[in-house]
Amino acid sequence: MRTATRLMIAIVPFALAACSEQSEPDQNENMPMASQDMPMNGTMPMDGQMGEAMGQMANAHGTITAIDDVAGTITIDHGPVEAVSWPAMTMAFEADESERKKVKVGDEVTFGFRMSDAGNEITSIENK
Ligand SMILES: [Cu+2]
Repeated sequence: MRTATRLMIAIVPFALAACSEQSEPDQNENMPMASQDMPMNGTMPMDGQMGEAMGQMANAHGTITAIDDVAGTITIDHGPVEAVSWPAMTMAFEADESERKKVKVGDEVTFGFRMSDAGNEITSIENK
């Protein structure tokens, strides 16, 4: 009887091993994500504070504090953005007219943006 129980226990690790083998292809699919993280973990160029993050995209949450149709910007009091090592702050983002029309001052939003030398451009924005 005891031998039978031990056999059952011995089989379980093999069953788990089979499961983790099946999940390996998923881990490989995540590889592009890992390489996207590389620039922010890399060495920072001395001649450009944001050079290492150029073109990087990130998502954040925040509250709209201003919309400037002349400048083409939305100012957002946003929370920390881990992907680009930003603390919480209030700042203006470049935003197309279509994005500016979607929101109003006081809205709580989730948004995506792309960093560039011209500024940080909103690529998507929606009310929470
Ligand atoms: Cu900011």
